[in-house]
Amino acid sequence: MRLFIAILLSDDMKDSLLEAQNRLYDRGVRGRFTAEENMHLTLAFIGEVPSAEPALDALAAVSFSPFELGLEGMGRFGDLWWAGLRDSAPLAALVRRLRRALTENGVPFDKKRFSPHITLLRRARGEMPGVPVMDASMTVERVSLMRSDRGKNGMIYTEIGACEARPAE
Ligand code: 2AM
Repeated sequence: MRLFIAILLSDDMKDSLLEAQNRLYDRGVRGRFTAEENMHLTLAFIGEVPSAEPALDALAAVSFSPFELGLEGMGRFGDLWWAGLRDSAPLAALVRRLRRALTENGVPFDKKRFSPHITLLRRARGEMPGVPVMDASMTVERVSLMRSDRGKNGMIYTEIGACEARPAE
């Protein structure tokens, strides 16, 4: 099975991202826009593994307090266009802890430097217009282990485990 660890987004956050996608579309941008139900922030990409157990164990070993996540700007990796996130020390710390726990549990993952982004569309065609305003934030209280399956009409992401934030002190 193909796994990754992600933060699922609040409805507010997804509304704001949908609006940005609509604005891009209105300005003539075409491509494969991420469906609302698939919008997420990946923290670690695990890829194909025979069992979810070690990843679930790793997730259970991570603790964090709730923290704020806010949208900021847009960018691209080639023809993949994304929404960016405000710099966040708690987010960076959470990713470091997660990666350590994955390593300690023998779970392989993509070791590329973490560059937080929410994919808005792939195979983008057209010029990137001036950054559409995206203003939304949410409190992160849960981190999810996701399974990714290829569906008839694109990828299907299913949460198969989660780790809840412990209450702030
Ligand atoms: P992306 O949106 O930038 O492609 C599920 O595939 C999630 O894992 C996506 O959010 C994807 O990011 C992310 N991901 C990170 N590294 C990946 C990799 N090496 N291969 C595929 N997906 C990866």
